Amino acid sequence: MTVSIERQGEIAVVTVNNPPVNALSQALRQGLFDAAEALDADRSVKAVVLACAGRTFIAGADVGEFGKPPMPPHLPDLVARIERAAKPWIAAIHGSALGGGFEVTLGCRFRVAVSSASVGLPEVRLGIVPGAGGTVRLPRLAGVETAVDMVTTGTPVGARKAHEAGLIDAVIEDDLVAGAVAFARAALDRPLPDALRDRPVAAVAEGFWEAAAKTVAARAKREEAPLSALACVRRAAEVDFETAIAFERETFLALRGSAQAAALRHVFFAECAATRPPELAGVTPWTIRSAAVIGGGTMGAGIAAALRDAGLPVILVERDDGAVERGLANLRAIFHSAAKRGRISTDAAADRMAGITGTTDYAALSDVDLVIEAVFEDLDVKRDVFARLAAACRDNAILATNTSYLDPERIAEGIRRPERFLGLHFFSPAQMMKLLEIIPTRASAPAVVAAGFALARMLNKIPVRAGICDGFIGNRILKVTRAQAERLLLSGATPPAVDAAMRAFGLPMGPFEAQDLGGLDIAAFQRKAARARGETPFAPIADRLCAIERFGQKSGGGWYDYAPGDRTPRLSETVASIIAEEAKDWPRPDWDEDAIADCILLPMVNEGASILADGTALRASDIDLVKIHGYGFPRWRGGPMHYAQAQGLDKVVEALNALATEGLADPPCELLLEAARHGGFSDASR
Ligand code: 3H9
Repeated sequence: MTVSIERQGEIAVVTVNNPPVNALSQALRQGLFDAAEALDADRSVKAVVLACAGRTFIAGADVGEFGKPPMPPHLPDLVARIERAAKPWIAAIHGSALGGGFEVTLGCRFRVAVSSASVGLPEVRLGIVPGAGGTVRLPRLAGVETAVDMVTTGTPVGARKAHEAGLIDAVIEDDLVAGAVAFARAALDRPLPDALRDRPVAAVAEGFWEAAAKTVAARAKREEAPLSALACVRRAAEVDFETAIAFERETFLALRGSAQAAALRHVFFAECAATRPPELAGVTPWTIRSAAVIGGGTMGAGIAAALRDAGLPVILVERDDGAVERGLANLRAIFHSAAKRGRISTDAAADRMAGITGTTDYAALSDVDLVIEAVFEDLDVKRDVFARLAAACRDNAILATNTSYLDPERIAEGIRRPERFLGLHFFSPAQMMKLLEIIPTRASAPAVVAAGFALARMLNKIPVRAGICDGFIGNRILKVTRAQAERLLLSGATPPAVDAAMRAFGLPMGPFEAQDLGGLDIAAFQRKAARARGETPFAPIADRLCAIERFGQKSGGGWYDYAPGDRTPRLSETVASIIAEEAKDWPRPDWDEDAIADCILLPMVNEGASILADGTALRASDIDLVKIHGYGFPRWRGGPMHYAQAQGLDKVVEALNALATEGLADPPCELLLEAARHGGFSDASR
């Protein structure tokens, strides 16, 4: 049953039960509406407690219904119905009261919560604004500044802070429903506060809206919803309640149908699906309560920091005492910087360091649950590490490699109990980047793969399963991005024009700026290895830049020149003359920003389709998550595969064929052609 009513004397307890997260489906809205009618008619009831069964309070509107026509009773009407109920409603919150769930509580006369609960209006993260009065009631409850902050960032607020901000009336330590019933009884003894609709909005200081608009616009970049959310709160402060509600609803409905909202919804469901792959349903993961990292360089230290952030004790292993000290210093720097930025307290930083043991002795690993290797990308070096780990660790310890390009099957060759081995590919800086590629070998036990997914959840990362190939999912597509960027230079575009076009598309950086920042030498090293395997990677200009040691900012020049101590990219005559020499015989079409972006993005989509075809990725949406969480692809574009589908795959095929005719890209692969014929990839966004 979705809504049930129980009586505790003169207090009615309405319990919502709509697993998994009590989303406000049509049936639930109807159930609550009927409950409000029935309880108003029941003279024995003096107040109503609204609580939820399961792991959370109402987590919001049912996002799955957003693609369909809205069905009555509409959520704004339900909130209004609860607000004008003849008896006061008290929301009893555990878990998360989010979006429409929080808006329902704003229709209630009071809100109480357990200390672990949080409340928020995360709609902007779905490309919309609150649509059931959130932007109009919230400033009446907690003031304009809190409302602006909550609706434009979408960040939830924990119960204690929510109490301080006036968002909730009490924090209940023990039994939530019993506490809420007691709160209701006490409230009946006092005059009731006005419903939020009847309260005024406090005035703001002069210049507040202009300053807020600047801050929100800078943070939102190209996302539409945050500024629209700000406009809604401003309206709520400037016009009467009903007019503001109508404005909010109109804004909500317009955004709900937008391309950005469709993309962000796609990402939302892709993220939910990523954490629980159906192929591992019912598999119990191996337990991870302690971890070790081999290698304390940038990557190893970042991984160790991420493990510590999740509360795991960590052993850091290095070759010699000096390297151990350097590794620990790298970790200290990470936590120091986190404390300096206010991400953690100084006490927490000290606690993180206290949980790390540095050593050179593999014997210290005899009892750890998980070891992640992050040493130099050299097959022999890594094999040697795993031979030692296989001997030193328990048989049921998970052994993982963080390799970016080497074949995990070859790294694991010959180790004892290979079912405990898998690839866990982090992205730098590993303590920040959300993506974790999980790469099983043929021998990896399902319970070990499931442990990789469980680890991602512990680390608050997005796991994506990737098959074995050069670069897995993310770096395999990155190679195409870079090759296309070079093709553009050879056919008449300039590095600044290519970078500007990709920034205009929404990437934080263009491909040349990014290479100069990260260094050109790593990719050169990989191309060398690929050539040794008989492959023919395409990088005629990058190869020549590396040959003259133009490795990027670190060597004073790469694709651009840099003045000492200044990271501003400047046009390089050296690079221009190399491009001119290499560009002979290439076609020179007219490039505008859209054409440049297409020349890079559509081949990435084509590579994504090949990746699906050969099983390196299981779902198109996984590819989207990889590019969003590992490479800065704009979330509001939904990832490359969603972007291509939103453009129309037939148009993508046509444009790729045109590029291929000019020798500027490979022709569309079979799976892309097939997806275009069938109107989409098989896991098209809901
Ligand atoms: C809104 O409310 C608009 C209103 O202002 C206006 C209306 C007029 N709908 O994340 P989990 C599914 S906008 C449908 O793994 P957790 C999710 O897909 C909404 N489904 O759990 C997954 O399904 P599956 C504003 C939803 O415990 C399953 O539930 N609200 C919704 O780690 C479990 O999810 C939000 O944006 C939904 N709203 O975290 C809240 N939410 O098992 C979004 C979840 O098939 N939700 N599902 O893969 C969350 O942030 C987290 O789910 C939550 C629980 C923190 C609640």
